Amino acid sequence: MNSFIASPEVSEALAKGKAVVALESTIISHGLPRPRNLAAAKEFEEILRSKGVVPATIAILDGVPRIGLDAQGIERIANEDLAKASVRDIPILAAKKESGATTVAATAHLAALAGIRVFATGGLGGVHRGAIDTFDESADLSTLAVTPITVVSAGVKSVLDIPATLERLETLSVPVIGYKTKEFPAFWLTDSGYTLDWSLDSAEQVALAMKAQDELGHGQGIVVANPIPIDKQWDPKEHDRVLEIAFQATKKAGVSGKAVTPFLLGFIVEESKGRSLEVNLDLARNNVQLAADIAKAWASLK
Ligand code: PSU
Ligand code: MN
Repeated sequence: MNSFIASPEVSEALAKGKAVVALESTIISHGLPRPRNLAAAKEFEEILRSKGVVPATIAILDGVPRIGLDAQGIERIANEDLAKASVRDIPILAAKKESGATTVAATAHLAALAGIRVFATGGLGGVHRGAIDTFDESADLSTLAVTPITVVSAGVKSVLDIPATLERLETLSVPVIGYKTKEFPAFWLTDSGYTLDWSLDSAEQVALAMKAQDELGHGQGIVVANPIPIDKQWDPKEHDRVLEIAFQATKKAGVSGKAVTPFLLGFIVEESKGRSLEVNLDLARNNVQLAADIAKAWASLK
């Protein structure tokens, strides 16, 4: 049996050098509430198809990493209570023939194994606040240090320690490119207040950076930071108010480790009465669109 299975559509697209974009399943299983998560999973794929790009939503189903899901697979990641699977969980799920929703780290790793070079997500994981005591830093960062894939994300969530995350990406030699801006975004907010060294202004330029990275790098990925347009961002005052309460609730609930991100996201959606969810969906759509353009630029470069 194959160690992973790419869908016929994805296999054919990769064999022909067509544009393919990977999509993660943790955002669907653990990052968005039902039933909007199913609609979002379908919509992200639809956006890609409408731009002539083949979507490859990635998850582990019954122990097998799947690169590209059929309609039933998409329903499963939206409606089943799946394990949140990072890279280190993949072999265990395989041995137990269990299912898991892949994080940015696991999705990036499996996508790269399959030969996919561009990946769209909402927000990258990073260094958690208080990491100096807890050591809680997402494997998204260490995975990108050794995985040749370009991840389009709206920066990292403001629930994380953003400057520490940027420092770690520097240490890991992962390029962070602002798309048409040097202001690093904070997921729901257009600007985190932290400035990047570099920006690029077109998908074609990003593809050129990918090619140069292949020739000159040591196999790292690239982060493309794509801010949500300012007219669509969450009101910063309301954002600050909700986050403050969310941190208190996390502490009170005694949540730690990999449960923190899903807990915070769920709490924030509730407390913001759904506003954070709309912004989350908007920024993810925005990232999927840019990833499509980058994948097409990459395909025509090759
Ligand atoms: N950002 C979101 N929604 C999510 C996540 C990030 O807007 O659901 C998920 C991603 O799958 C990311 C993971 O890889 O959270 C990071 O979790 P942790 O901090 O436990 O590594
Ligand atoms: Mn963690």
